[in-house]
Amino acid sequence: METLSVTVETKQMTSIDEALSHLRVDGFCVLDGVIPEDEVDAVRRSVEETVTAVGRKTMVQGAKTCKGLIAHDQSLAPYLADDRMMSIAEALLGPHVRISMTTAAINYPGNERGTWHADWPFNQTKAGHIRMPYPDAVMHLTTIWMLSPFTEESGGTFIVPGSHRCSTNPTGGNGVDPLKPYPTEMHATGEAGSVLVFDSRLWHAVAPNRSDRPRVGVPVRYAPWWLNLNVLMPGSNERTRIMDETGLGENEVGPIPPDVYATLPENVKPLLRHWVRDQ
Ligand SMILES: O=C(O)CCC(=O)C(=O)O
Repeated sequence: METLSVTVETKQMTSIDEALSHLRVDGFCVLDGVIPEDEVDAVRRSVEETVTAVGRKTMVQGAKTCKGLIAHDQSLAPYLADDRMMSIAEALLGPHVRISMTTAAINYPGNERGTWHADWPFNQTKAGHIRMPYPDAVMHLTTIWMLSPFTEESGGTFIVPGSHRCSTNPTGGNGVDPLKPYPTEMHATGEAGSVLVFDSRLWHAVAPNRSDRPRVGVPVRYAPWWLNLNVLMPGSNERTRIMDETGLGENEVGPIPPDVYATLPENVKPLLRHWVRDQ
């Protein structure tokens, strides 16, 4: 039987079981070589062009994003149902996993440090969040697809290992200054083509890019079938109601038009089918 392998930060090859153990204990792992070396540059160029054309600035100075990336740019689509990625997602979230968000994240040289947060639905500043103290369960996975090398210099995402087991995070006023370095923080690093996988509860932050090239990443989130994603969909009743009732903002993920969906690889379609709407 073929042995599936991943790389943790020490670059040692390890099995899916070891990756899962790393995810459970530390809250993250890095899968190497998910996008082949000779294909990753083309994906990076395409995503950079898309962000230049339709991207927006973020709250972090020097960073730009494109939310709902897959509707604008399908260059990453062939890799999203990678065997190792899906084995990990299904082991942690069960069958019928769905992708909740695809977002380009480019940090240009000189960008500032971002704030500590856990991702949706644990970010307490967003309208549709699970109120803290939240239960100790894996409910959403965040992945960041490294389209350029993630190093300490280029601003590999800051993470706090083990923080996913905490029932709170700095977005909820838990006493941790969201802007200050945390004593046990580290950079998630990897070659272009690697994927950082983490429990969405893990505290993380944008790191300064001190290199002379853009650091190009694509956060892709994987959700269990039962997690209600409608609050992310512009125009949905739930989004309107929850945002009106809380007065808070929320991530927005635009629909995938049917003609774009038709071009996606067959093994990726089930991950994105729930997001197809006429615009
Ligand atoms: O770009 C990064 O390194 C981190 C992005 C991030 O914090 C996020 O998408 O929630």
